[in-house]
Amino acid sequence: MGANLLVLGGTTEASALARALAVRGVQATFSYAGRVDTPRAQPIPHRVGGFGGVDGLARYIAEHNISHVIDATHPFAAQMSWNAFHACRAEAVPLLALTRPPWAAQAGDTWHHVPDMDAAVATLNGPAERVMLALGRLHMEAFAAQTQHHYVLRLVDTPKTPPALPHHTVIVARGPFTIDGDTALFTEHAIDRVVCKNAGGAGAEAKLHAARALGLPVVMIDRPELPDRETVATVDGVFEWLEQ
Ligand code: 3Y8
Ligand code: NAP
Repeated sequence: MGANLLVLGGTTEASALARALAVRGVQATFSYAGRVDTPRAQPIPHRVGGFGGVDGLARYIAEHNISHVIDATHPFAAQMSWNAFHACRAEAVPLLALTRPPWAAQAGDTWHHVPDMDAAVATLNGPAERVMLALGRLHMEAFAAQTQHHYVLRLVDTPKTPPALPHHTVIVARGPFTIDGDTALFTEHAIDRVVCKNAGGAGAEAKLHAARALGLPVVMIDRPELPDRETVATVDGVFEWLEQ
């Protein structure tokens, strides 16, 4: 195959792909943005940090003789996905997205879909509640517009500076999470409402089962627009595509 893959990672699926590539001895490099202090170790060579926009990624592809790019980033990592789309077109290198289908509400769910983070903040304009923000670190400051709530924040790393939210509790934990763990967390913190992204996948899904079990409403942030690229939902799908 003579392949030399660049895997844009940071998700459960990306890590599963890295394990399969290592087992098969396919030459590949795993790429992290460098968002968290200690990202999960990978069984293939990895790099950390931005490429420097579309041009930086195009240059990386050319200089490292990348034969294929697999965009296995999170559905909300839209900037990375758009950059990969344009850089691969510029370098005429095949691009495949490895992602997971969005979650869909089931019987017993009380979801309120919102299009983006700002709409999620706006929808919290009611009386004071105890709100679980399962959004990570990058967007929690936006909720300072609704200071009446007590926010429970789940973060991968301890924040360097305390969040600018007058009433909050920080939980430092990285997924994948469990249904029992999230049910206990929501009970212990007397959560009234959960705010999350429609990430899809299994690594972040536990909170939906916990919310359903406890009858909690969920503010579900829908996915941003992503480029129209070839997409698979399984690691096997990646190898079928590579064999083409
Ligand atoms: C740096 C690399 C693996 C990947 C595991 C998945 C599952 C656990 C659930 C909640 C939701 C959230 C957040 C989350 C999950 C997996 C996956 C996933 C959500 C790591 C990781 C990196 C990141 C970046 C981080 C963001 C944040 C988002 C926390 C590794 C652990 C909320 C997304 O502090 C920060 O700056 C965190 C930033 C981007 C979203 C945000 O906007 O703040 N992920 N998460 C990647 C890099 O540097 O390139 O250490 O493993 C990966 C995982 N996080 O291999 O096992 O596949 O989604 N990650 C969301 O889904 O809403 C937590 O708390 O319930
Ligand atoms: P983003 O907003 O789409 O990307 C912002 C910039 O970060 C990109 O333009 C790129 O910088 C750099 N970048 C992003 N992902 C990268 C990667 N895998 N390798 C190298 N550089 C990367 O991305 P994000 O939402 O902050 O996500 C960052 C990382 O966390 C991704 O790996 C993603 O898979 C993971 N993650 C994100 C979420 C989420 O909720 N957003 C959830 C779980 C995991 P340059 O332009 O300089 O190249």
